[in-house]
Amino acid sequence: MLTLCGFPVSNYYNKVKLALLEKNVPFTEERVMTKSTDEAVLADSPLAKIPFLRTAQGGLCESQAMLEYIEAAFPTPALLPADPYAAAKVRELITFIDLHLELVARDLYLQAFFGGTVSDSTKERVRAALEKNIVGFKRLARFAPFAAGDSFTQADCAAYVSLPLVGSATKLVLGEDLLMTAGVDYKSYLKLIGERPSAQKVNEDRKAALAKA
Ligand SMILES: N[C@@H](CCC(=O)N[C@@H](CS)C(=O)NCC(=O)O)C(=O)O
Repeated sequence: MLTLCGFPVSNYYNKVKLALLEKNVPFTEERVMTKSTDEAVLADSPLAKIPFLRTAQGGLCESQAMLEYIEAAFPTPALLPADPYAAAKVRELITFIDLHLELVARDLYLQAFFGGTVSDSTKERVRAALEKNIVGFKRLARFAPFAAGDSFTQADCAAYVSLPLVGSATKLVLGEDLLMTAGVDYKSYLKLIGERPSAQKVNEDRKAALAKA
């Protein structure tokens, strides 16, 4: 049995949880917070980031490596197309979401969600990078109706948990939701995905964890 370790408020934790739920993979959850110095955690997640998985063979961190492992170990229902090029296009889109959108917007989270402040130079840098990257993202994303096309894929696991953070962080810190400004109608997409039992479970657990925090 797999154990998903982390905290249900984390977008990357929920990216993996969505994939597990969509694929009906049995798993348990273990609450592990960030910045752990516990050797057992560092053995599985050397940077003490969450999420990470405990498997019968050992630990595994980095959400995309985890999704790839889950896909290979539990092939059906598939969250990647069978065609190698189409599958690569899904992975490409995930890289844009995780690396070129979310990781850039992350520099705003201190102010957006944690009561801190970020400098004007950080705000300018993040705005410039995101404005460029969102234009690139728009060229790849399909929303037809799913992020990568006509079926639910790993890209939806990434998009569903990270696009709202990019939108709300930019709105709160930069005064406008840069995704909306660029014409990415992710809100109707979130509504569509939010109707899935997997997304509803992720949301309920996220809200419950936030209420306790
Ligand atoms: N690239 C990693 C990112 C994971 C990540 O940044 N997780 C955050 C929580 S959402 C974290 O652990 N932050 C604490 C830290 O970076 O020390 C992945 O895809 O799993």
